Amino acid sequence: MSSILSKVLPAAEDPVLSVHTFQSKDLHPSYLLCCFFGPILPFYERVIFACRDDPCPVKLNLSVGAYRTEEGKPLVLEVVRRAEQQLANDRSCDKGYLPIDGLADFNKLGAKLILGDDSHALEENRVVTIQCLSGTGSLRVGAEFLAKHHQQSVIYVPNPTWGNHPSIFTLAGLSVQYFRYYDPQTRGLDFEGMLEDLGAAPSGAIVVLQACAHNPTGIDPTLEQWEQIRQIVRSKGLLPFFDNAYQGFASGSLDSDAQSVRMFVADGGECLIAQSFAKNMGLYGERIGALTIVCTSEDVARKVHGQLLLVVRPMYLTPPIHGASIVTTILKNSDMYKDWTIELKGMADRIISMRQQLYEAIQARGTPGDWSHIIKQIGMFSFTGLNEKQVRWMAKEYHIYMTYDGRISMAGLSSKTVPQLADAIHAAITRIP
Ligand code: KET
Repeated sequence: MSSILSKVLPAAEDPVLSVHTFQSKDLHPSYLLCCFFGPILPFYERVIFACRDDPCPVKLNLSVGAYRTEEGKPLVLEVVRRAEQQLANDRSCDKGYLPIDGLADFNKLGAKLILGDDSHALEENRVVTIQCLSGTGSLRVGAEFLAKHHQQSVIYVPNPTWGNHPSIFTLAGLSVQYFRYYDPQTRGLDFEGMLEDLGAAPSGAIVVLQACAHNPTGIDPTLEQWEQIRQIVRSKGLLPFFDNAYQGFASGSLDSDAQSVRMFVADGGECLIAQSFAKNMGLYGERIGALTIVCTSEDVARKVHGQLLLVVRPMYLTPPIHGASIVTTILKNSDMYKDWTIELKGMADRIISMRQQLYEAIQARGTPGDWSHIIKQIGMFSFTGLNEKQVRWMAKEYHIYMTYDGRISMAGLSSKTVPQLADAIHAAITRIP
């Protein structure tokens, strides 16, 4: 039988969610855009090996940004189980459609969580929040809105950044540019480069800033640096778009991790925030998040809200109810909220302790080089500085998998697997140039 669809080209599988073999690419960011519509969709910094197909019983997958327990298992938070129980017992909860902008209480409480209880912007009714499909969906809805309603289509992302950012923004019709962020020499922030690039951006350009726990580098600006970033963004008339996927994961405190965003909101200017509950509530598969747009007046906020509904309706009509109900139950109830913060801190602390253990294990082996970046970096990931050759070799010889750029998920490590990783790093550094 003839096939209408036979001309469809084979796509590379997503390098994170379903792992196959990938082409290795150099770190040139524009590569992704150049071959965007080709048969292979590379994530230039996210390429990983065929972990899934490796039969080795002690293989170690450190490529995905998802929390694992000391036993290497996914974690459902106790407070989430309690909230679900409560919802299941409540006969008044139904499964009807939510409004286009989602669950009203979820939106209110989600906005408060990131902006703070005492936010002037909230008091002045100039904040629009709509429930979206986790962080990714929030970024996409924000990008679609901007492509349609913002006069400037240029959007700046850090180099490097989360591999999905360029695709999300490009497909929404925005034009992606990069600003300097990581300095491989110092394995730290290229702050001068960042300010220079933002200073040279055209007026009105959108700037994507990761609120905390930068993916993939694990390097965040200090509060003083954030203040300088804020000043340049405002003085150049740039529009900040925060990706807030890891609130609570960097420091263990929801408020501390929100400081960068709150600094921008406090000056009365506009910004967008894509918020995710995938990581901090462990609700990865529930796809629960929100897009918040802070406006300069209630009148502008009303118009923005109306236009956002028009973006969402033809995309997925309305968002799903279950995750929003879980989050709302927890945020509404002070006991549950407190228990959540304790569990969240537990996850953040375990990651911090993995950093310390890995650092000490590498030191103990006398591995050449300075490895202090392992403990200086923050959040779920560590940008090890291992090169692609070393990463490939470690997968082959030690069955340890990470992205080609040398990023490892610290949340995937345990006290048991730290020595395995430290041995592999030591061997790779001493044998593979
Ligand atoms: N922003 C950043 C910076 C990010 O790392 C992720 C996920 C998201 C947004 C989206 O998460 P969501 O589940 O849509 O709320 N990052 C991990 C997942 C992935 O890429 O598959 C990761 O980097 O491994």
